[in-house]
Amino acid sequence: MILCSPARTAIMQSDLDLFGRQPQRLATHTVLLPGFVLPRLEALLDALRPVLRAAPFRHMETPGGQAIAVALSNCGDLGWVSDRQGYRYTTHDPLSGAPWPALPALLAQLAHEAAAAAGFDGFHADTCLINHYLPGTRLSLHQDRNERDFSHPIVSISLGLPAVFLLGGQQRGDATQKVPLGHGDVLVWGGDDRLRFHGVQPIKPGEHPRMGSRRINLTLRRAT
Ligand SMILES: O=C(O)CCC(=O)C(=O)O
Ligand SMILES: [Mn+2]
Repeated sequence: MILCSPARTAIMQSDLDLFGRQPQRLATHTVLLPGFVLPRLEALLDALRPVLRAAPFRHMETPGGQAIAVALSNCGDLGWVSDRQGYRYTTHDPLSGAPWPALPALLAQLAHEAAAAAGFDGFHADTCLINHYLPGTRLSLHQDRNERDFSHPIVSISLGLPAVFLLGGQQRGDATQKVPLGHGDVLVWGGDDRLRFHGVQPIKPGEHPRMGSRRINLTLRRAT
């Protein structure tokens, strides 16, 4: 475990990432784990490939009928969808009619470990939303509230182009903290912070050496 309680301040050398960046507590129950997935990056990408072949990225509609700028897919027992009927979780991919691809064991394990490192022991994700951002794509401020039980944290993995994550408060109008997220970083939020508003500023144009001109975000949650 890296940060077992908000009170813990001493961080061990082994907690540092490849570039010497240390875990950072951004709020009472929000922790940034720089480079957390980098040691297992290639295995993670290998696990994602068949998922995205079975359930390719697509643009969904908001309930109001607008195309969502972020393209998305899912894996796990459930997948998050949006259409004219609203936001919800489904067991099946509406595009193929097949069940969402299974959550790769490595992803579940990474989420479990990252949650524990942030002080949330015993986290078992049952769904992973996979977001695909091109340069210029943003995600407006929102709360994650389609899950049944908000006592479970959210584990969010960033890959590819850098992003500025906006960490807001409990109200939409609250001030936001700008959190730079880079390739391999993991952000975990839960507890008192579980319903904080959050979003992503437009992705700046660029070319990531491993991921190309895109940002991929994996948001692991327990939906049931
Ligand atoms: O892309 C991100 O970093 C955040 C994604 C997110 O908040 C969501 O999919 O609900
Ligand atoms: Mn969200």
